[in-house]
Order: sequence, then C-alpha cells, then structure tokens
Amino acid sequence: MAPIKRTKFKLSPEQLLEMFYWLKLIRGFDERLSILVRQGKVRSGVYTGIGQEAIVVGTCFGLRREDFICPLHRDLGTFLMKGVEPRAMMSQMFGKSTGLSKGRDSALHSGVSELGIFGNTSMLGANLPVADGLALTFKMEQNDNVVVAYFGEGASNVGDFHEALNFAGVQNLPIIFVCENNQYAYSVPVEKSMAIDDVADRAQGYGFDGVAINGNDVLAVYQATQGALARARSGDGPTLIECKTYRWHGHSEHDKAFYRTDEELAMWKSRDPIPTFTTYLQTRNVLTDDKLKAIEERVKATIDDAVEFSTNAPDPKPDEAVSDLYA
Ligand SMILES: Cc1ncc(C[n+]2csc(CCOP(=O)(O)OP(=O)(O)O)c2C)c(N)n1
Repeated sequence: MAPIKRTKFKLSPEQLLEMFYWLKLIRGFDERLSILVRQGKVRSGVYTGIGQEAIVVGTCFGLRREDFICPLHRDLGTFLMKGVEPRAMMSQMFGKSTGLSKGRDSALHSGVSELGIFGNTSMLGANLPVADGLALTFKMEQNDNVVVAYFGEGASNVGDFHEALNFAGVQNLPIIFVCENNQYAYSVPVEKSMAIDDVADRAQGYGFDGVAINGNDVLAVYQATQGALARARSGDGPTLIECKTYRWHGHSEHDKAFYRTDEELAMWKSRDPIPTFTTYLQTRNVLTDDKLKAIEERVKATIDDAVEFSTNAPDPKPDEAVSDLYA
C-alpha cells in the first residue's frame, strides 16, 4: 500500500468561523443536556461527547446531504451537523412527540434518511456491517457518495468491526471508518483492552490505510477526512481514521468516572479543542472579539430556544406507540 499523501486544503475565513460555530454549538448542547439531566428534564440517557467535538466537526464539515453517517451514542453533534434542527434534537432527548422518533425511543437510535443519517442499534460495532451495506449500495448505484461510520476504540474489539473492515477492504467500498479513541470503553482503559497502541493499525490487515491523528485538532481531522473522502469518491476504497481524544464526562451522565485520576482529566482538558482553535483563529484575525461575542450569543439563543420548545412540546400519545411500524 502506498502511504497516504498529505491532503492540501484551503478554508475561507467564513468556513473557519462556521467550523468554530459548530464546535461551540455542539459543546453548548452537551453542556446544557448535562444540566438538564440533573434537573430531571431529560428522559433519554445522555452520553456527552464533551472534549471530542473536533472529531464531529472535522468529519462532518462539508459532507454532502446524500453522504450517509452512521453515528453512535456519543455523536449527537453529527445529527446537528447533518441538518437536524436543534429543536428536534432536544425534543428527542426530552422524549417528546416533536423528537426525531416522536418520543418512541431515547437518545440517538433514530435516523433521518432524507438527511443521510442512519439510525443505529445499541449493539457496539453492529453499525459497521450495516454501514458497509450502505456503501455497497452507493458502489452498485455507481454514484460517488460516501459513508462515514463512527465507533469507539472499545467497539473495535468486537467481531462486527473486523468483519466490516474485511468486507469493506475486499469490496473496496466508499466508506470512512472513524474511531473516536477516547481512552476508555465505559470504565475499561484502552491498554486493558488492546495489545497494540493504535486502532489505525488494524486497517492494514484488511488491505487499506489507517491513520492515527490528533482528534482534538479540528483541522487535522478535517484534513484526514478530506483525503479519505477524495479517495472514496474516486473509487479508491475505504480509510480508517483513528482520532485520539478524551471524554471529559463519565460514560454517561450517571457515571462519576472514579476509574480515572483528576490529573489525567486536567491534562486532557489542557488540550481542549475549542481554545486551541480559538487561538488559531484569533492569531490570524479571523475571529475578532465582536465575532466571538456574536457566535456565543447565537449558540446560547439556539440552545435556549430548543430547550423552551422541547419543554412546551406535547408528550406522545399512548395510542401512537404502535403507529409507523414496519411490518
Ligand atoms: C456488543 C456490546 N457490548 C457491550 C455494550 C455495553 N456498552 C455500551 S457503550 C460501552 C462502552 C463503549 O466504549 P467505546 O466503544 O470505546 O465508545 P465510547 O463510549 O468510549 O465512546 C459498552 C461496553 C454494548 N452496547 N454492546
């Protein structure tokens, strides 16, 4: 396999600011959910991705509507970036009838086909063979759409992961496997579940490239994704991108994460993707104080509106529980 060449990219100041907006919105959304859980307003389980936003933004930025994403439990931000309205997303977490699955299901198992979002089950790794199926469809239809499938490093130890990578390699599918390596699978640290350092190395066994990158650097994630997208769109097959990161909160909001040290958390917080990108933009005069203030106000107003809308939205009616069933 020829090594992956460095991908050149150029983003306009407007695009960079848009990326910044998404980072702030997704962080703000998760932070608000964390508070709302404690206030008893959320019916869904909440698996925040605070600290991991650069992966969501770097991989979803510039995706086509027709490209499909297969998100997992920690990827709420991908729904927003793919076009789900914040009101609908918040309603989903509140279990209201205005949510994506009209209050029938909690959290992030719902999909929105028109927006290219596949609804996944709880079984870790099980989204990946299905993602292959989507990619195979694109290949058979001979279009150049791509599938972006997410999973944690924990899920990369499940058989489905290996079957999916093997099939994607054999079929040369237009798919990007995005590993969000946040160092823990629930309470299990990565060194207790893997005998190698990089999940990215696993790709080689299936005949395609894997890269391990800094998942807290939104531009590094974007760059790797753009390279992988270009290869997939031109028929050169799959790529595995392993993004090294860290989740700041517990596995879910009920988990106090006693299995890790304060020092470790502090070290990773010092690598927070948002201040790093803020400084990058400020030193290039892309982000001025006024623009920062305007973006922060827009983020707050969007989230306030979503919360108010969802609070006042109706509950689902019991007799609707069996409507919209596939039979
Ligand atoms: C096959 C399977 N085994 C176990 C679980 C229970 N479970 C849900 S999330 C989780 C940890 C997942 O870790 P990882 O894949 O690294 O993703 P992360 O939560 O860190 O984002 C576990 C063990 C599950 N849902 N499916």
